[in-house]
Amino acid sequence: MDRLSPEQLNPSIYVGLRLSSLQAGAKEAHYLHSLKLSYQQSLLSNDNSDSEAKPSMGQLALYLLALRANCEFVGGRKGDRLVSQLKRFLEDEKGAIGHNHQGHPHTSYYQYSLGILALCVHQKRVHDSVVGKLLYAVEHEQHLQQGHFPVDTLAMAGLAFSCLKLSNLNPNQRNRITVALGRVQEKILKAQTPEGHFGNVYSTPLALQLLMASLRPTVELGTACLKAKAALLASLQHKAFQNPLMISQLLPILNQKSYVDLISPDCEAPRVLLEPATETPSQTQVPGFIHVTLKVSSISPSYRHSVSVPVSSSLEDVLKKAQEHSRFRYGTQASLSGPYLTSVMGKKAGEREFWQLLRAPDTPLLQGIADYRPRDGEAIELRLVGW
Ligand code: B12
Repeated sequence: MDRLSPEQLNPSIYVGLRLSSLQAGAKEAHYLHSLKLSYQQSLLSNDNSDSEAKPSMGQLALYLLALRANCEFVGGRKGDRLVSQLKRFLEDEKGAIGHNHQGHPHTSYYQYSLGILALCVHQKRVHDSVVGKLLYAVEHEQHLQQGHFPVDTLAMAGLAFSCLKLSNLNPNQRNRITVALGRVQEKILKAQTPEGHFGNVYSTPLALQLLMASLRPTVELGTACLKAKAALLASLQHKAFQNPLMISQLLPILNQKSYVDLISPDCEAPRVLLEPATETPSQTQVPGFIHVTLKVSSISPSYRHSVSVPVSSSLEDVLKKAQEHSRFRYGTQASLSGPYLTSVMGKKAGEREFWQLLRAPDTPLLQGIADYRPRDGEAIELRLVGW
């Protein structure tokens, strides 16, 4: 079988499916088998030449969550090596954050939380000092606020804390964990928009996972969650959920589950067989072309060009067209969310920088280049910013 790309071989999809009310029959087992082959091969090989292809800390964590979603505990020599690798990743990140918390993890607090969560659901203890860095970040929130997606990150940190609390793996930090959980919950509730989303539509599934895993449900919490679910259902009707990674974070919620349930997953629970996707008649293709202006001001000389593409083209189609017909250049990297824009006009985003996608003048897009479909007359800006 051809090696599947990260988008195709995505542990988050397996986790989402196993925590949903749906099952994909024999395909599911085949998918897990392919995940195992691919992840174990690249993680356990000593070959460093292809280090670009090695899964990141967060991807290793998601892989361990996928194993647990199949009711497996990591074990044996190979399993122990994976656990040690994840622990080492976390130790390195702890070092990058530093004694006085002045630094940042090389990846993000989101991936740091995923790492702690994955070890926790496998009942593997991490050192108090590793958990302590995440507690500090939540207690002194500016560390998470600097990031662009505080709700997603807070929710993932909260899911890790919920697991630690339930499993009592770090008893010395029990009180601090309880207080931090309360704080996470409060911040997420405060981030609810008038329509009902926590943060934005795409952070709402993780936020709901965390709130539903809450150990002390209150009336206020219940009302907020109901409103958020209604907002999510409305977004579903507007086809906001097309990206498989986003769907994978949403599926558990639709089945009243969260990643914390991976502490003791129910692999016998009945699930309905997923029907193979029938060819949906391609969205009645409206004939014609739209014009989209592409702007880049973060480089000199700045770039501005109008591109004509077929109706319902993606932003990626616009970038391709601009590359074919003007001096525009761009580069991408595959990720679990799809193609991530890494460079524009030869300029690569540096450490803690990224190429932000905006609808001019100043509205950040909520989707990536492969999913976002610009409208006629829109201007899209690519802007190099820090995060
Ligand atoms: C951290 C993060 C970032 C960081 C990533 C840098 C880093 N070193 O970590 C920064 C701030 C740079 C970022 C940027 C963007 N992000 Co972001 N990001 C996240 C977050 C919180 C965690 C991602 C992660 O680590 N996953 C776990 C690891 C194991 O998976 P991974 O695939 O290996 O992770 C990589 C990719 O996720 C990639 N990445 C991050 N964001 C995005 C967004 C898209 C669309 C793609 C294709 C890739 C990508 O960076 C990760 C690290 O290398 C998620 C939250 C979530 N709910 O998933 C949002 C999230 C994925 N991002 C989102 C968005 C919209 C963006 C932007 C498009 C925003 C914009 N207007 O520019 C840009 C990407 C633009 C581009 N250049 O292509 C949305 C995607 C929604 C959707 N419909 O798919 C999410 C869900 C946040 C949200 N609630 O809106 N992001």
